[in-house]
Amino acid sequence: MQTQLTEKVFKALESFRIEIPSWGFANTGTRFGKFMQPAAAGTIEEKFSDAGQVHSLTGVCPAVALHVLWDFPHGLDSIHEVSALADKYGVRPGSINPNLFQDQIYKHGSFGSPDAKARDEALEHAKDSIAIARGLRSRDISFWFADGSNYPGSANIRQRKKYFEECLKAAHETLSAEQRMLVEYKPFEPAFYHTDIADWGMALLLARAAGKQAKVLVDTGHHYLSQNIEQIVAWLLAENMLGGFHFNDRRYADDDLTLGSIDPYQVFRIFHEILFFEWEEGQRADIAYMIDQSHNLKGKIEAMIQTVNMAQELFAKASLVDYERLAAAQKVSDIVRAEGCLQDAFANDVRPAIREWRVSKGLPENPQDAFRQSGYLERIAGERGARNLSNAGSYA
Ligand code: RM4
Ligand code: MN
Ligand code: MN
Repeated sequence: MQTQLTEKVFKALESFRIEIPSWGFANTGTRFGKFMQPAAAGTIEEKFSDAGQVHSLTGVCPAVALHVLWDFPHGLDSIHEVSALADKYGVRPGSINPNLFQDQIYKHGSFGSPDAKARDEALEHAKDSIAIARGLRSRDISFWFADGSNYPGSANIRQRKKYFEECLKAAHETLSAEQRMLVEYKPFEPAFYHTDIADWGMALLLARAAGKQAKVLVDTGHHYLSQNIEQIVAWLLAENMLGGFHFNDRRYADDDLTLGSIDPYQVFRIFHEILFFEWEEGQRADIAYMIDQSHNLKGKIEAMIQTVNMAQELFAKASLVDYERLAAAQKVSDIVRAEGCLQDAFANDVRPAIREWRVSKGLPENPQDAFRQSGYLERIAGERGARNLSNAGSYA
């Protein structure tokens, strides 16, 4: 017989899916250098193969986020190949991420650049990305901009805001009815004086200026230290402007550490705000949960499985909050009882219930162990090792 806890956890897990990023399987590094992993994916086929592993072991990662510049070598002409590879490995293309920061022309910005040629090129790329997404039946196009400046006085901040409004609007006009534009914000890096879309308020205003199908994307690593991210989430939900998440954890800045490795309670609080909203409104929030992590030190597939496990755990814990009790306590400002509702839910060990759910789905009880025993890692390290190790990058 199922206990009440198990029942609630099962229900939560049924509704929880999380998208994994193709770039999480490739060799990446810090700006000081790369440490190459023999098993890292070097081609789009290898990325899909690794993503397929994560999905087949966890059962909750059916979609893979793709970066246009890195995963579509022939732009729109790569659609067929990408879609065939997704099919081959049992996953589907997820959100499409334009790349508006790597080309030389973007040295002083993309949508915010004072150079009309750079803005035009950026807009063309944005439109191509939307067309690629449409060709793959991907709903979300996630826009992150590196735009900003390094020195006071060097950029016309208000003029750049206007350029952003114009370009986002023009891109939005090419969305089809079912597509969404997600606008991501980040306080600093690579620009260190001003960033054009530095916080959720700027992203919200720009999304509203762009059009009805634009929403805000919250990357958990893109906040100042100790910022109350769950409050941002609650406000965006209340405004019907929360489109999705890029999940990761951080200690200092945009560290891209494994979700929940530093502060699992914060992720729990974010999930709580979403589930509390759903309970109060009696409807599901339409949010894309995505991972944005790229591991240099941990094994890439292992780290991805660890992240998915942690996301499931924290989501399941958040679903155990007693909302009636919480709402009653909040109403009479019974602070200790209200806070206790969150603490009690967080203190539960949901791992046994998650294992039971996996077994009920025919999935391995422990995806990490199953991965280690599968021999997949040894096989790909053998196949890819020589190429990967001869490719070491350097800082300069
Ligand atoms: C940014 C941001 C974006 C990601 C780029 C590469 O910091 O998180 O989502 O696509 O990095
Ligand atoms: Mn991100
Ligand atoms: Mn980031």
